[in-house]
Amino acid sequence: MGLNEELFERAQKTIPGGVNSPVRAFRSVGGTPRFFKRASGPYVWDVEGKKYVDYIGSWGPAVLGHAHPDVIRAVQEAAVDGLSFGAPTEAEIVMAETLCDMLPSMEQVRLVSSGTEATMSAIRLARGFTGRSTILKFEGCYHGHADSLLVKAGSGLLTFGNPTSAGVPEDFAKHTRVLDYNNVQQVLDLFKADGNNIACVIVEPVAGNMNLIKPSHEFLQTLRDVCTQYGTVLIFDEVMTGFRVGPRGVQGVYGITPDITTLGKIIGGGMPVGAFGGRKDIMACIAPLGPVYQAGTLSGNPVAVAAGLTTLRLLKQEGFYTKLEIQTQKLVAALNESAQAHGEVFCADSIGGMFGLYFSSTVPQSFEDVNKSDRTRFNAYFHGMLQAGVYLAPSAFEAGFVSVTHSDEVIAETRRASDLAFAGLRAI
Ligand code: HOZ
Repeated sequence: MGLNEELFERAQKTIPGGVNSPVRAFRSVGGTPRFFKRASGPYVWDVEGKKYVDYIGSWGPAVLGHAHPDVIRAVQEAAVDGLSFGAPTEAEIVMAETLCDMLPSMEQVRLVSSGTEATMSAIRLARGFTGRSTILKFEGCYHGHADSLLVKAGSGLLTFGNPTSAGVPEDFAKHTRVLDYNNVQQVLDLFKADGNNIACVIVEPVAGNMNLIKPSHEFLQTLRDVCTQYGTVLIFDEVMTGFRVGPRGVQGVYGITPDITTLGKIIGGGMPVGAFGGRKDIMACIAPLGPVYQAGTLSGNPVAVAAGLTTLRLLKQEGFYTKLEIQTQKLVAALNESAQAHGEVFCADSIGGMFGLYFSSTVPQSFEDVNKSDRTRFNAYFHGMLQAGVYLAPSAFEAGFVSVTHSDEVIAETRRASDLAFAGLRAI
């Protein structure tokens, strides 16, 4: 038995499923999760000393590559001055100023400790601001694990949602409507029927939790238009996409302005941070200014803020996003070529530093499309890549992440691994 297996067996005795976040358990792809010991640049090493090219990047934060020396130094220096005060610091003002400067839609922002906290708080804020209860989300979009978000569509377009997790009371779920991603007509129909009762629309403006799914411009524009018309708060959940698909997130790429944006991942540089912010009149409803309560002992944590600020400073450097985008496109081209060389039904796509790979002939537009892709082949490919030293997300429903340290050599290494993995699929 290898050390990964040993640790997995040991972990399961004291940690449910052996992991602290379900997808890490490899349930979807089968096999034993790798336990990591260290990471540097584009690579991670497991406890058995095996090195992998990493395309998860901690699910997004590692856009500079793992363990960037400047970020590590910032964390060390901040830690020496104290790990947490539970009181205001100047650095958190600098962080707020930086975020508001980088995202023009953000007039004010509050820091929290995770993306889940950010989306949960943003929804409470939207409900407090509008005095309405109903929220709209889209199937396959994941916004963290707050109760009202663990809901998927019921039997019909306008029916109430059903919880997709045990422990979520139907009373909570009934306030959540779920429509298909990229389906403009469904949005128009719902707002026509019930627009005056909808507090907010929350959307991953590029979805990254059902593999990578891009929106049509019309879809995002429709959301903006109906929200403006009905006084509904438009929340862009850019926890994953913020500062990853471009310097101004998806809102910058598509030129559509949300009322509230939620952030996380990159703004913490690998440390636990989240944020929600946007229009000043809406943010004025948050305590202590307004009646919507939200608080947190570790909110604005000085070590996490130091890591985030250093990360944001580095990615503002000239040419950063061009390089990130080009390397990601080169990866996608390499994977597509590899699949073609092996006669595989496969396609890959990207935006900024995020990519998706699909065992289907065309790039999916919705959760339903992703669901139709060949998961058996994905799972076999995943294991082939793992064997050949490439660590992809262990699920066909996750996006992939590239860093600026994924050089041409690293992509060539990935191509060689992919050729081996596709060759291994022939027998299936
Ligand atoms: N929910 C994350 C993927 N979309 C996984 C987080 C983790 O396991 O770290």
